Amino acid sequence: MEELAELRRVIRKFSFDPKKGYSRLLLQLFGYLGNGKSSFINTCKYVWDDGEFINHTNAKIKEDAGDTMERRSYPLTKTITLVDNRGCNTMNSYETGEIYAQLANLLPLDYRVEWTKGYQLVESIKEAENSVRISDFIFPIFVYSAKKSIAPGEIDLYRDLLSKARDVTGIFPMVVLTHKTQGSVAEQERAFRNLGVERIFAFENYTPNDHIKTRGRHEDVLRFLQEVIKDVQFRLSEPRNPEREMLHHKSIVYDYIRKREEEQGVRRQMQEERERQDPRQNRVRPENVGQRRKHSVDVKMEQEIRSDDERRNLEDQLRNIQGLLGKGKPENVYENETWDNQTSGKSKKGKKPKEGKDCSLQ
Ligand SMILES: Nc1nc2c(ncn2[C@@H]2O[C@H](COP(=O)(O)OP(=O)(O)OP(=O)(O)O)[C@@H](O)[C@H]2O)c(=O)[nH]1
Ligand SMILES: [Mg+2]
Repeated sequence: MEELAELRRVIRKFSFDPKKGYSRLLLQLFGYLGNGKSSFINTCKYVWDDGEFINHTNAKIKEDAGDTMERRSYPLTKTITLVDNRGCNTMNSYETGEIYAQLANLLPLDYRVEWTKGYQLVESIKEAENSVRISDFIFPIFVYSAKKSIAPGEIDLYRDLLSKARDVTGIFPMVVLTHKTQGSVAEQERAFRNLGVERIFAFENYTPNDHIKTRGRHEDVLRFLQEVIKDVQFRLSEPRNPEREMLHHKSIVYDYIRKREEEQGVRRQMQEERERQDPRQNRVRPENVGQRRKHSVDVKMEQEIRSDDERRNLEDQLRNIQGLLGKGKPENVYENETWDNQTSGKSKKGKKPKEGKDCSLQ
């Protein structure tokens, strides 16, 4: 117990030297939907406050559900604040753009986060300029459920995400694995170490359904906080300039948005060019999923009609040959099919050929 008390003392005592330009440590939690970000904050608050379990973050009670739509802050000590960022679903460039802006602390705290397109994110960042605090020391923490296995195809995605998170915060993220007792922690640790992560912590979160205090879980949280503090202190041993850092991070996020929009522009141009070269594509806009499905049905129909026409030609040719040779029914022309069907001009499926049918795409 003394050990835990000592950890508490270190965490409570931690504050910034005002000369360094920082006043608050923001632990920025980010990751996919339902991986346990909100529950981890509840866990930290429960351990730190040492009272009743409270679902501060409104973490979903139903297993595997999550739905935080806001970027919310939860003060822990007078210096340390936990930030529950909106979880992302697909990690497409619009979601990641927003995630990077959140991580770089360019968007206001305690506001709803919308995934925006185009240059709207730049507008939101500009609007937030007066409300964000340059004196915040940002510390990124990637939250991942140990229940999930990392597919080989996802490795590059995580590598990109973690290195971008480092670029926009100046710190390589630590990893918090949740659902410690339900997954293969060793496997996940190995995967994240291979991606360059130095510090990985595994937790079984306290949840509304399971919050009987255990010494192990309490200790895990306090040790994690102590490690974060050590890391921050290590970084503070070098001269830093919070204002310059913020500008640098902002320029990286702007750069990301610009590149993303340029790529979107190139894609749009290529699509327009394809449509010019093949006018049929004008009728099938790929962004219209319903039409695209119709397009593939139309193509299939066109192929079927074509093969029916070819079959009919072949049948005509065979009939001509038979007529010339003066023979009766040719053998094995089409397996499992009657000569009557063939001579009556029916297709293999017994359907009449679709004569005069408009094959063009709608
Ligand atoms: N058993 C167990 N359940 C957990 C753990 N962490 C989270 N959960 C459950 O997983 C579900 C999702 O957790 P949340 O904390 O809401 O996930 P989130 O990352 O905040 O999700 P979003 O807000 O959608 O991004 C909830 O039902 C939690 O109770 C854990 O370590 N162990
Ligand atoms: Mg949440």
